[in-house]
Amino acid sequence: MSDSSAINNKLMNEMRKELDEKRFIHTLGVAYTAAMLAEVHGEDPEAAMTAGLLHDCAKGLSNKKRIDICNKNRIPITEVEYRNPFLLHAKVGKFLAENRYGIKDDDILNAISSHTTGRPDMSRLEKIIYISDYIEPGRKHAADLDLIRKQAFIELDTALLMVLEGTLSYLRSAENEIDPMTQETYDYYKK
Ligand code: DGI
Ligand code: FE
Ligand code: FE
Repeated sequence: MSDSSAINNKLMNEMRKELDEKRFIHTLGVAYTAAMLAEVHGEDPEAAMTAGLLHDCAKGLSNKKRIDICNKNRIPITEVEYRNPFLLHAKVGKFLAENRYGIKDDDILNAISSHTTGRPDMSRLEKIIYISDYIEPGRKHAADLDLIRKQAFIELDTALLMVLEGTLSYLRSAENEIDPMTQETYDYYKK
């Protein structure tokens, strides 16, 4: 077994313990979807697996715990994040990936921190994780999922825009506050 697949094996077992069952199954869906997309689009599938396995590693923590971790480690919290602290699971996930799970690869760490809002000028791996989170087989409710799934295996940027459009229209219809980063990401890729 290669080093990275041994690491992924270990991370999978850690996530099984850390996350509730539903979240763990979603995590596996993201990890395998990301590995397939990486294979198709010329990225390292093991790195995609690692990012997929860890992307929601801070999802099992309370909001208070996430805010505490940010404060103790000088991770800045924006006003939108104070009002919607679940958004912090991405930044805190990156912190835990680095400091608890020993991940050193910046591309993997960035893919974890950008997986909820995206960000302008994402790397290919970041796009793969952002898209995989939306299209993994356990997701059922978003509009046009079949189309977006096909597109993701053809070309990433169009698929990314479809996911951003779906996310923004869901946030508007649910009257959820839109993080300026989500809007910025959409504007960047719409151009
Ligand atoms: O952690 P997951 O549920 O697997 O997925 P995620 O990290 O993408 O979080 C999903 C939720 O995050 C989804 O309901 C959309 C929401 N989200 C994404 N961007 C924003 C947002 N929620 C708010 N309030 N504002 C945003 O800009
Ligand atoms: Fe998430
Ligand atoms: Fe997720």
